[in-house]
Amino acid sequence: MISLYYLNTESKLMTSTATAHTNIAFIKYWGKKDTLFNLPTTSSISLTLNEFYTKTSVTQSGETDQLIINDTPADSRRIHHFLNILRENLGDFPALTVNSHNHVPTSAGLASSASAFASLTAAVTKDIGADLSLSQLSRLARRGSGSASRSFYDHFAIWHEGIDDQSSFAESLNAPANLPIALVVAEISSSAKKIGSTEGMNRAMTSPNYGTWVKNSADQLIDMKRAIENVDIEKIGAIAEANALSMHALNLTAKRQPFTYFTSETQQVLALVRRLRKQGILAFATLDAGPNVKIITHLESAQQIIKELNITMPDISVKIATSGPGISYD
Ligand code: 2P0
Repeated sequence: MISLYYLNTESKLMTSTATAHTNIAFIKYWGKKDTLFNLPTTSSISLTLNEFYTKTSVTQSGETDQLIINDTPADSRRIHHFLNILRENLGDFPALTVNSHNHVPTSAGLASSASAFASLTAAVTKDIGADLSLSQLSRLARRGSGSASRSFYDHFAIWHEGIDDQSSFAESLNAPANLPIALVVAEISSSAKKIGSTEGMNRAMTSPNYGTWVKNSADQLIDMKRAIENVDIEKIGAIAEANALSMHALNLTAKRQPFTYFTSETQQVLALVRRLRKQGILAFATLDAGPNVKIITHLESAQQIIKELNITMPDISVKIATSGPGISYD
């Protein structure tokens, strides 16, 4: 039986819609201390991006949960598993059709799972009338994909690693609003077989350097918070680059199936970033689970960096993003 709650006055099925922007971690999440609850080994800090987002609608219909991405039916197993976690936490609700529109270029190496699971969590809780705080939404979205916990907030977010399901969630970092920071994304296509984040971090955790990385990450997190408070973009970039490169060093030094996301083009962009720095241009690199390089810079220098990238590597496409908004509802 369909509950009246789901019917509007014209007896059409109700649809609930939410939009979440993706985020880029300046202090990375790269390892789980609990895989069931998706608890990270470290706390992380991210910047929400204005350019890239996912808009997700949910409608109660059909017998089973279904997923449609960009108007094309998709494998719904991961979503079904996640919706069952929401049912366990919030009380049962009927099967949902999930309609997701991704405005995150898949080739850009920006995690669409962050904006996808954040927008889905918000759309579902709106649909069932659950009035949750942002930190409660963040805690639930974490179970779908860790980085999704950070996509509810505008500007900078901090995901506290926590010690259990209740204590692991993100919140706003309350950073100065007038931070003129930009991210230049150098899209490097790769024909290499992709190693997903979950598999990548599982391998990285077998590195003999993993314990050191966790320890250093805690120190870098404190330094990063201070650099953001001080609106010190140079410091933010330097810490983010050190954190990212040491994350990628774990992949290379894994005892089980060592690997790298870097390609020769990745190295070329990293060399360009170092050259720009020598020329006095504020430029620092961060990289995630793929070959693309995201260059952290001052808004003023972004166009110059794009120009240099176009000259040195004319074949790669370049996008620019700045600080973006938190979760929103239609
Ligand atoms: C991050 N990444 O902090 C790190 C840095 C990629 C590199 O969070 O296993 O898709 O679903 O919790 O959130 C991407 O990992 O991983 C990610 P799961 P997720 O942004």
